[in-house]
Amino acid sequence: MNSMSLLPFIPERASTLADQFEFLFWYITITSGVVGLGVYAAMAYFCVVYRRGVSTGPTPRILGSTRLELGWTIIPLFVFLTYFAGGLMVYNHAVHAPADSEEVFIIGKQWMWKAQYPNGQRVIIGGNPRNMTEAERKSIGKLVLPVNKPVKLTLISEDVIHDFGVPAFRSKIDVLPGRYTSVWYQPTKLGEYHIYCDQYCGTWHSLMVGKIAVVKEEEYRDFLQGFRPLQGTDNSNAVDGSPAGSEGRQLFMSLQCASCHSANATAKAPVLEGLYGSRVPLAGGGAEIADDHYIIESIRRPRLKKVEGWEAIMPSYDETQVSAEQMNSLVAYIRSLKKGMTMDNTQRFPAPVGAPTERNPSTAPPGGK
Ligand code: HEC
Ligand SMILES: [Cu+2]
Repeated sequence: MNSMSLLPFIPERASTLADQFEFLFWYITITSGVVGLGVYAAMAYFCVVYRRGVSTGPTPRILGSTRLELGWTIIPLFVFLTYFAGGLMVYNHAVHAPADSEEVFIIGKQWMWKAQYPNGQRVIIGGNPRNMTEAERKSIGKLVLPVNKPVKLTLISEDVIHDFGVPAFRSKIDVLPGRYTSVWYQPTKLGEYHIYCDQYCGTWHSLMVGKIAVVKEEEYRDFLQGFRPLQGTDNSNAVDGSPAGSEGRQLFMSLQCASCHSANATAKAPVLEGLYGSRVPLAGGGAEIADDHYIIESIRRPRLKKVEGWEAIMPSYDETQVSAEQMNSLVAYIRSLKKGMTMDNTQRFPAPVGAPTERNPSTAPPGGK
């Protein structure tokens, strides 16, 4: 392996964006390079030819030429407007994720990336294994993505500003505390690509690095199911930690959400079944479609938009009470709630082990943590 392949001058191109980006990059570099060179060449030429003391005589008086001035203003203007048009096209491609994108959540934390797939599969990228919990250490691995399929990443930070940069995809996005950002890719080539934290974020910033493994779609599905561990990726933690299935549900109980949002007739709050994607009438007029953003906002700042017909008794939950990671699980759980799925209060106080119960065992609370 030579040094060029370790630190290539131009990184590999491995996404649809990379091809567009590269074209624009070279177009701008070459046109502005040619113009710049022309200016310097003319300067050097004039310096020599019209140097002092040669038989050029005194400089004649020359007045301006409107034609010339208009020419060298308008022609470059159109040249530079092509940069604008190209930039707009690439930007437009980069910010609009196709509707059928796969989804992954990424949480930046000093100094690791935590990736969470909607079905609960998790991967820890980068970081110092010595400062990790046992569960985190077990999930160290690569961010696995399918080839030729769009993938949308939703990112947030638990502490300072980070930046999720993937040179081979020609993509980088700031990862901010308290605000979700998103980015999407369509990888075009199988292989492994570097992830960097592109924003200096403290002592071990250099540990926030890792790999994206772009694999065939079947392998990606297997990875999500946790069937066949990919080389170097211990994904044995899949399925049991599904945010929708268990973690979100547990949080919903431990944070006492269920004491208000329960299925009992005495409920003090709206039942959240079927909420996701529905139209919620708001107090004071208007309505809103309940998407991820709405649900997160309802939990972080419940006073902001109050559901019509209910008292404003819901406490707000900030990052110290519900971390970004827990929020993903809660939202996934609320998303998954269909009619008849809300637990009633008896489920918060399960009968002792072995006690007779007429409940269907599949609706019983998960046995311990
Ligand atoms: C003290 C009772 C109470 C607790 C505890 C509570 N909520 Fe609420 N919640 C309400 C009420 C009342 C509303 C409707 C009024 C409003 O929008 O503020 C509401 C609204 C919501 C909404 C919007 C519902 C809709 O129909 O648009 C969501 C989502 C939600 N809560 C989630 C949660 C989660 C998650 C928790 C636990 C972390 C929680 N709530 C804890 C009382 C509560
Ligand atoms: Cu960082």
